[in-house]
Amino acid sequence: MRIAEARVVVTCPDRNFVTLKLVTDDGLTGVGDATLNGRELAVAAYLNEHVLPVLIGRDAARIEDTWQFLYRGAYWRRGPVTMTAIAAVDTALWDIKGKAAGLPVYQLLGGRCRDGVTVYGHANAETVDDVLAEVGRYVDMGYRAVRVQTGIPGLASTYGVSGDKMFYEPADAALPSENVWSTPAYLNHVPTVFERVRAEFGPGLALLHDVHHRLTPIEAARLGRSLEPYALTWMEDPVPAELQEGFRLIRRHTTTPIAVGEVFNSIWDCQQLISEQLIDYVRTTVVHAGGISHLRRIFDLAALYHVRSGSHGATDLSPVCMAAALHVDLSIPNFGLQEYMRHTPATDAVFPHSYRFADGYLHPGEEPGLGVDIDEDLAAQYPYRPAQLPVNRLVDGTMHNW
Ligand code: CS2
Ligand code: MG
Repeated sequence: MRIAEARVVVTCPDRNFVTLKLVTDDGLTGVGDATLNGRELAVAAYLNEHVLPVLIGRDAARIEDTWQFLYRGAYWRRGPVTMTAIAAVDTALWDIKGKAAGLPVYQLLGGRCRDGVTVYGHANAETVDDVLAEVGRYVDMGYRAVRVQTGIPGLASTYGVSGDKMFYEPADAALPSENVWSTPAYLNHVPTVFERVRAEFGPGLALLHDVHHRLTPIEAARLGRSLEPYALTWMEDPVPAELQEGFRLIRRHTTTPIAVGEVFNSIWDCQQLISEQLIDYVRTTVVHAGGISHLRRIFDLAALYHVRSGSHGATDLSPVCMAAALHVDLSIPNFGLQEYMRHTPATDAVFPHSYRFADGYLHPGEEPGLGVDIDEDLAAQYPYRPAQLPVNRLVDGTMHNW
């Protein structure tokens, strides 16, 4: 079973997606998500120029050898572009292997460890009253876990609060738009929101919050401690995570669980965070952390240290990534939560898939492979549209973290 064709499809049904499609000499196809929000064309070029030429003629069954060839063979190892490209190849090869075996990929990964994949949705609004209404809407939809993001009095905008309440697309302009941030205003306001949410919805609803890389460790420690009465499932990305040991300081001050990792692209980005138990959930994904093969390695390391998975699943990760994530989520022993930001109807039409939401869970379906594909004819109707993520400055103009 040799790889006979390989092509990269860039499409923009409401937002840009990059998809790798492989075709074997016996007609099997596989897809892999290669979307990197704001840097889509970099990954498309990496694939087209440096990966596809070496794939043609390779044995499609040799997933791990191909992964090692693309990782070690690049010489310039790791990084979001390289690892997203490798991820797309790995995912597409697992799709093909499942189809060749006539089995859904989760069966090849050891079978199901649970009946369904518990997901969380995104409640967000400017005011606390509107936040409460949004949380109620997600509870009414059947979600068992809800991420809460709120506007900050005095700030024109903040991460995670958008006009569209189902689909969140932060890459809102061809050139980075500029947001303004105030940590003091944020730290003063967020605990008051969770006090209201917890009082309204009681102790049973899993609540999460994304800090989105904006604090220092001691500020994160303060936030974590102020949120302890509201028993969050996790506080996400409290600080930028290049300095993994910096999380020791947060850990010394608060028991609020920490989730980190959506921007990580290899096990080395989180090896210390996991082995020192500095985090409680690792948020690495199929699309950005080297595919199904490497993600399994990260989650297996995490399992040794009581760390659970909590994979990123925003709108800018395509349905191909979501489908693959569910096969991993279903099959690992230390699953925690799966983020599930929905895609628009136009995106779902371009990426027909078998996963379904029911009663707070996602189920990948029983189709051989990943249970997702790309409609290339429909995809061709949505040309790429330049879009970049915003940047963030402090009130005094200092560049900060978006
Ligand atoms: C966020 C993402 O979903 C999340 O946890 O951090 O929405 C993130 O901002 C986007 O994926 C960036 O493209
Ligand atoms: Mg996040």
